Amino acid sequence: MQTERENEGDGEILQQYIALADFTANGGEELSISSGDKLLVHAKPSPDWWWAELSGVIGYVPANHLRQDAAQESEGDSSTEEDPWQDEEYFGSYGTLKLHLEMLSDKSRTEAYRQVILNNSASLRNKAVMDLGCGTGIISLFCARLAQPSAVYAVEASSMAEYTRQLVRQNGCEKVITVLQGRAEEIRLAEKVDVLVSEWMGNCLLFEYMLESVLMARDRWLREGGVMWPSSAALVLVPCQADSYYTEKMVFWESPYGLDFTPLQPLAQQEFFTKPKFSHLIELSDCLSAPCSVIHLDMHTLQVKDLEVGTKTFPMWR
Ligand code: J7C
Repeated sequence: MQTERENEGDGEILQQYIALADFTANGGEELSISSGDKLLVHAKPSPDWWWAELSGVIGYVPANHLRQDAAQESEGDSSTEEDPWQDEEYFGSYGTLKLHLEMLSDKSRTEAYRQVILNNSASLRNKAVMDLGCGTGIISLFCARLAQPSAVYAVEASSMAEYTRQLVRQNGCEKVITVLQGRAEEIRLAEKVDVLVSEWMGNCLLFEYMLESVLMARDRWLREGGVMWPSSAALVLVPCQADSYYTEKMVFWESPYGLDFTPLQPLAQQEFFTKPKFSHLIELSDCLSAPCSVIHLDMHTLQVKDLEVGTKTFPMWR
């Protein structure tokens, strides 16, 4: 991989990475970072935690919060090492069932794709479709079962593709669906497609950064006038509180089994604020401002360079 800087003394090779997401340090040895920060990675002592430098401060950061600086990548020799987030850790995590189970169990997500395919089955007739990042192949199977496309190219980089092939056969769709195991950036098709469908949306819409692969596939493989599903995407944010959830976490340490555990409350508080809360349902009364649409993407025209989001301010209600 590329050399960002070499320390004259020991010849240490530093690589430049960009933070994909915020991380709050938990303890003296960790380093807080914000999405978009540029860091120099000094060492990768484990696959999960790297020793990195930000503005002269050094500490451990989670490797899965970093991606290689693309500008740096294109500058020099990129052949020697692979991006660990993109390849090993990222595609590795999609080689097991955990995330696929989570996605398939998300009924509103899966049903939305099924409904779109059903509602547009007439226009899919004799059309070529690419399902990018097909996972277990659910969207490809919907296309083959609910419409009559001429071909469905189901592209999946993780090892799940081997099972997807079996699922396609098991459901009698092998004449229509071709499973291609590989990254969207590497695959070759015999034809351009009429429809590019993908379920690429991550946490806060952009996390995982799969969108870039989708745009690349669109520009390379979607024929002129072809259709993108989804055709648009938006991220709406609203500042909120989680008072009752927070109180519940703190109260636990007041007197478990009749004993005074309050010295643990500061630690509980620190831990509470260290990690984002996933899947916590908020009430309307928890909102502290009106929702604000911070990103709105037109998938037919979007360019990677449009993805810079400026600063947003939320006038608070209280
Ligand atoms: N090429 C092929 N498959 C990909 C790519 C890519 N560039 N990027 C992600 N995937 C697959 C990944 O292995 C997983 O099965 C799915 O797409 C990610 C879906 N993630 C999501 N948040 N919806």
